[in-house]
Amino acid sequence: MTGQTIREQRLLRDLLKPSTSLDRRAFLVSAASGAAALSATPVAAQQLVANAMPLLDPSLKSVSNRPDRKRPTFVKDLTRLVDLNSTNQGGAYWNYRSFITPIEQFYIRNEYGTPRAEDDTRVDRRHWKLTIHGNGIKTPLTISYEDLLRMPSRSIIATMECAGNGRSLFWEQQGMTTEPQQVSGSGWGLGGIGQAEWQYVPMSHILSLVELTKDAKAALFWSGVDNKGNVAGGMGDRGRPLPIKDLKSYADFIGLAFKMNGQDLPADHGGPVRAIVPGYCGAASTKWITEIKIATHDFWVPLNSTAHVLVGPSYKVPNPSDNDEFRFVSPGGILGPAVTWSPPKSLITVPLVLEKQPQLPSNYPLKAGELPILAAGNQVVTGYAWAPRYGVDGVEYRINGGEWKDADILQPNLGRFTWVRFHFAWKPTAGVHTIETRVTDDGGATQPDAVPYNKGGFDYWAVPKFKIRVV
Ligand SMILES: Nc1nc2c(c(=O)[nH]1)N[C@H]1C(S)=C(S)[C@@H](COP(=O)(O)O)O[C@H]1N2
Ligand SMILES: [Mo]
Repeated sequence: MTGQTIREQRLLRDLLKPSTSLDRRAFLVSAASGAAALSATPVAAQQLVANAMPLLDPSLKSVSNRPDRKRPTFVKDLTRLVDLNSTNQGGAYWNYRSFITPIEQFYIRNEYGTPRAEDDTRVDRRHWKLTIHGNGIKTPLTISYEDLLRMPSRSIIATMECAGNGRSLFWEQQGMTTEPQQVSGSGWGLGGIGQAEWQYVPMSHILSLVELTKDAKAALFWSGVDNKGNVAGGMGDRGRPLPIKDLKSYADFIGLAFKMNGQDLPADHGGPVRAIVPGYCGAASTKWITEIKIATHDFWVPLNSTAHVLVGPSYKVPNPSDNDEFRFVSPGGILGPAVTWSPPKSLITVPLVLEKQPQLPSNYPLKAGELPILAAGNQVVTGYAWAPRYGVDGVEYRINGGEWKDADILQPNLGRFTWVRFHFAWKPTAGVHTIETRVTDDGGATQPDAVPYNKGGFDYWAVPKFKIRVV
């Protein structure tokens, strides 16, 4: 793949850079093994990254390969995922190496069980239908899967992230475990994110067919399929609206996705068709979509009223208008403003120490309070950083509260909607160390030291602290 060539080139460029300090040059040469390293061939450089962070505990390599990693609420193999509960499976981000997250490593966030085509014709591609209607468009439209495939489509590489990703850090770093500042929800650690290549029919095309009225205000992307008790044919309450102005500004990027990493969209990820809203909290990307309603009023549904909303003293409860539409929520039921853009975040590929989190995932590779173990000596620390709204400008790291230093960003850096991989050299001695990382985005925002409380633990984007025991 070209990615590897670029990565090699980057490493070699760094290796040969005149500004490279002697220390770093010595490290790079000695860390790669044998004669190949001395001639600085691309192979040696490639090995360097492949050998990054050889954590000593082998259980960190695979989350779990126990045969009991099957749950009837999901379809795909769960072996490489972190078992949060029966509807949420986290990414084992300490095993992430690639720019694109393979489907088997991609987190799943469901409110209910995954609907299956064999049970429910609404998610069977032979019967799937999408209805686009409402008083905000001139020409209502119903399309089949075949119709969708015949439409012009494009692909985008974009992260998908749950707004609850990083919630664990509200507990671990800000101690928000008890009232009045109690955060509750699934403990994703930092595994509620992945990056895929999505193939989709852009909303710009759909809008050209249905034609917005001048006063169109909001578009509701609705599933109606997945539901409590997983009843086939039952009525679901999942979906989310977008303001028309956002839909229009990003009409080429928001769309109806039918492929993920080149494969038919898997059931757990919303197959046969889901909405994709790049850069927004994952909740906006409605899976198993069957309806888009575009209206001259706003919509209030669970995902922008009660769940995935910011509830706390720093946040103002929005006011609905009289003619707004309510589904599965009452006008008095709105608790706070909905999360929108995923904020800038970063991680290194090391499992977080979870000490205060109320419930550890059953197959988490570390026990409560346990530190991951790394060998002393030359290491390459690898990580990921993303800032979907504006793109990543730079990534910094610091060790044990020392000075912030620049990490090397691996190409490609595709800008907004995508993440970057980064790395830096480290030569630790035995003892306990803390590594922190922070990203600055192209809009000028840098990860802060702390974030204000919100009850659901959404949008935790403060600097993460990774504790490591070096032996
Ligand atoms: N119909 C439906 N769509 C949904 C959800 C859901 O429960 N039902 N979960 C949302 C949330 S909260 C997230 S973070 C993303 C997760 O997408 P993934 O499971 O493909 O990673 O899907 C969103 N779309
Ligand atoms: Mo989410």
